[in-house]
Amino acid sequence: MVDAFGRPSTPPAGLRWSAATAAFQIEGARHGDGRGRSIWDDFVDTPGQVVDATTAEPGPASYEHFAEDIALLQGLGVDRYRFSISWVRVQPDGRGKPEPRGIAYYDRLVDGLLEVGITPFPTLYHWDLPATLEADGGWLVRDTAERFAEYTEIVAAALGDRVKHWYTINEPISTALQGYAIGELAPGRQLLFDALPAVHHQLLAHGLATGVLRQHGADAVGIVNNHTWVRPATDSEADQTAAHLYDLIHNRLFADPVLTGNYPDLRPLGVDLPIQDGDMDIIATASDFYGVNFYNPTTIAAAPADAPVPFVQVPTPGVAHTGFGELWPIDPAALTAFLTEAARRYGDRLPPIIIGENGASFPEPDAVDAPIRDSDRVAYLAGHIGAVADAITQGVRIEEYTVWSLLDNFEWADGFTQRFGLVHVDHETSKRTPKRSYDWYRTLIAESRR
Ligand code: IFM
Repeated sequence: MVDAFGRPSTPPAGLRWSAATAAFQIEGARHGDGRGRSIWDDFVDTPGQVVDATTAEPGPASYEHFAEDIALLQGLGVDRYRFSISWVRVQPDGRGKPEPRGIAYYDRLVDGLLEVGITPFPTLYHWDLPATLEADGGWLVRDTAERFAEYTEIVAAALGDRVKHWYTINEPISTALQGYAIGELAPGRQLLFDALPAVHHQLLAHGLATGVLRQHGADAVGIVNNHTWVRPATDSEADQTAAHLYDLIHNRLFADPVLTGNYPDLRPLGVDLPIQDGDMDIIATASDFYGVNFYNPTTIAAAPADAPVPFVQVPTPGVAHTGFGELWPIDPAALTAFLTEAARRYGDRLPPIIIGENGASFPEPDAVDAPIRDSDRVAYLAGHIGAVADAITQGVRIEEYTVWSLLDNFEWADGFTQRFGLVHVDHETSKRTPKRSYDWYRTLIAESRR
C-alpha cells in the first residue's frame, strides 16, 4: 500500500493508537448540571469573536451522546481515547466546592471506555479556564497554578482508581500566544510579550499537578504541547535570526523547562519570567512521556522594523495546504525533522514521545446522507504516520499516535467552519456519520497488529 505521498504506508508495529477530542469542543450542554462559566463561554457569547457566530452548541453534544462516541472508538479499535475534563463542570467556580453531577459525567465516560477495553487518557486542561479565575488574573497570576493543583486533586480523587494515564495541560503555547499575547483565542488578551507569565504559570501548574497525580497512583503523566518545524523564509541573516527567535518561543520556551529544568536564553527578546525559588524543579518533575501535537511546519521571515514582534509567518512554498489556508501547509517530512531534532536536542532527558494530536481540516458539507470520501485527510494522515515511522527508524522513541479528531467539532474562534473529524457531525442534529478516513484508520490499526 502506497500513500498519496508515494511512501509505503505500512503502519509501524508496536505503536499504540488513539483519537482525541476536548470538552468544550464536543460536549455542548453549557448550561446544565451546575456547570460554571469558562473563558470560552465568555468568548463565544461575545459578538464578533467566533467567525460563524456559533457557540459550540449543539455540535456533537457528547454530554448527551457520549455512548455513541464510545461505540465509534470501539469500532475503530483504538487502544486509548484522549478526551478532556472540563474544569467548570467539576469545580464550577474554579475554587472550592466540587459539582457531583459534573464528576458523574466523567465517571460514566470512564466506565464506558473501560467496559469496551479502551484506556481513558484524559487531559486535565484543554483551554477552558474558569471565568472566575480569569477575573482574578487568569494564567498571568501564580494563584491559578495553585488552583489547578486543587482541581487536579478533586479529579484524581474521583477518577484515579480507574484512570492511570493523564495529560496535564494541552498546548500552553496556544493559551499564552493566541489567548494572552494576540487575543485570537480566549481570553482574548493582546499583551504581546507581557503575556509571558502565562507560560510560566501553566508550566508550574503542570508540575504541581504531576505531583498530585502521582500521589493518586498514576502510571503515566505528561504535558502535551503544540510543536512545529521552523524554517527561515530565505537564508538571509535577518530571516534566520527571526526563525531562531520563533523556534525559541514556539518550541523551546515550553520543552526546555519541562525537559531540562531551564528556560532557553530569552535575552534576545528582552523579557523576564516570574520564577520563584524551587519552581524549576517542580516544572522539571520527571514525566513519563512528552506529548507532541503536530500539524504543520512554519516558515518565518523577519518582520518590518516597526512591527510589534520581530518575526512574521509566511506561506511555505511548494506544498499543498489544509482547509485553514496557506499558513497550514501539508509537509509530513517536517514532522520527522522535528522529532529527530527533539531527540538530538534533549537526548536522554526526552522521555518516550506521544503524538497527542495530528490531523487536518478540509472543506466538507454541513449535512451528509452518505460517508464522505475524504481522501485528502487519508493522504494527510498516511503521510504523517509514515513520518512517525521514519523517525522511529531513525531511533526516536515514539509510543503512541493520536488523530485529531474523532469527531468534527467546535474549532474555537473558527466555530464550526473547520472539520477535522474521522466522523462527520451534523452540528444542528449531532448526527454522526463515519467518513472514509474512519474506515482507513480502522484498517490501519488492525493491520498494525497482524
Ligand atoms: O482543535 C484544536 C485543538 O483543540 C488543539 N490543537 C489544535 C486543534 C486544531 O486546531
